[in-house]
Amino acid sequence: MEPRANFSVLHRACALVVALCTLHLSVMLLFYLRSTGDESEHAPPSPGNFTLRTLRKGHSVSTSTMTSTSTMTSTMTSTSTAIPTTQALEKCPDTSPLLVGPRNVNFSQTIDLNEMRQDPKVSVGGRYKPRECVSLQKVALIIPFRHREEHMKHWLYYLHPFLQRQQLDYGVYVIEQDGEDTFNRAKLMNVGYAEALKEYDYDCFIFSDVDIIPLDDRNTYRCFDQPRHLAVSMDKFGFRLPYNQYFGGVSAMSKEQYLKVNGFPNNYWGWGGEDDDIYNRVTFRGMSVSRPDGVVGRCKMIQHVRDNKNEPNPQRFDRIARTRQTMDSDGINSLTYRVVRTEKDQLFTKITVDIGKP
Ligand code: UD2
Ligand code: MN
Repeated sequence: MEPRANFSVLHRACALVVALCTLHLSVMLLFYLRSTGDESEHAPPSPGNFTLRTLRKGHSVSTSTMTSTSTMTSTMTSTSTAIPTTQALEKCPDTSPLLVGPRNVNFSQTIDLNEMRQDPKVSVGGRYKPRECVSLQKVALIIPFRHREEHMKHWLYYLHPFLQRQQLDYGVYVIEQDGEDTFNRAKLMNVGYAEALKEYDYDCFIFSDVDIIPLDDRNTYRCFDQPRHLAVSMDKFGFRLPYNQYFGGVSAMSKEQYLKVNGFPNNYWGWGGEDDDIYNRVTFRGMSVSRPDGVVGRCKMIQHVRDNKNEPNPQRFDRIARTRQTMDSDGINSLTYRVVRTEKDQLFTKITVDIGKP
């Protein structure tokens, strides 16, 4: 009796294992067939894509981990939604194959942005990510702004395609100073950094004047090992650096680099000096400035007169001389402001802020 009973238990256990395996295989086959079907469509963002996108927001993990995490999560939490179709996406290459090199720009042209607003690749708020690959960096573009609507149009018209050719996962943030008190470019940069991070897990920040247009898309608007100066060869300065420490116009800092220097100063009211202050911060923290070469770094500034309430700041020389003493207490760690309103255009997010006055 004993061996026979054992045999029967064994037999049943085996049958159960076989049944479970069959069930497992059928489920796998079902999911495989559904995901192949989705992939062949090359469809625009589907609910599956959205799942992946949402998950990416919260996970700053490597691409491969991210892909498998999202697949697992969607399989486990929802049996009715499609499997993410972008799971096979690879990282974008270091150099985008879409670059075209030097291009001219023409500021006398009348710009109509409505055609661009219909581009389904740009999502509301001026957000974009390539469909063909996973971007190497998530880049927030921060533009300090007040009463420069015409310049903004040119910037959007030229920069959206430029950034897309660079295969960046990016968002455009126009930070508008509310009211008519003295302008403060650097403080608006700090606000842009803080507000952009509330929306998405950006790892790189490009701080750009509204009136500067790069002429060569090989000048990648991304972050590097060292803080990067991007507007190195401007028409306004005869296509060369005006001085070696010049860090104005357009610059790029990773989140880490930015935090290391405590961001921008908040107390430069009016024109000038704030770019030299941030340059000082970078060197005092043992970093250096990286730059593209003078050909790739060519850019144009739209000609303009000095704005009202942005007169040269008479305190700028004293302040620049004291960066070392002030930088730890004046910066992103001491930033205060109040958001007055947020506008989501198709091509940008405009955040109007009350930043106080001198
Ligand atoms: C130079 C620098 C700039 C900054 C500034 C001194 C270049 C190309 N740029 O610019 O980076 O260091 O000197 O503060 O050298 N803005 C408005 N509305 C205003 C005033 C300023 O939107 O009423 C914004 C806008 O993005 C503009 C930026 O602030 O591009 C800089 O002001 P600017 O263009 O008047 O100064 P500019 O060209 O001398
Ligand atoms: Mn300017």
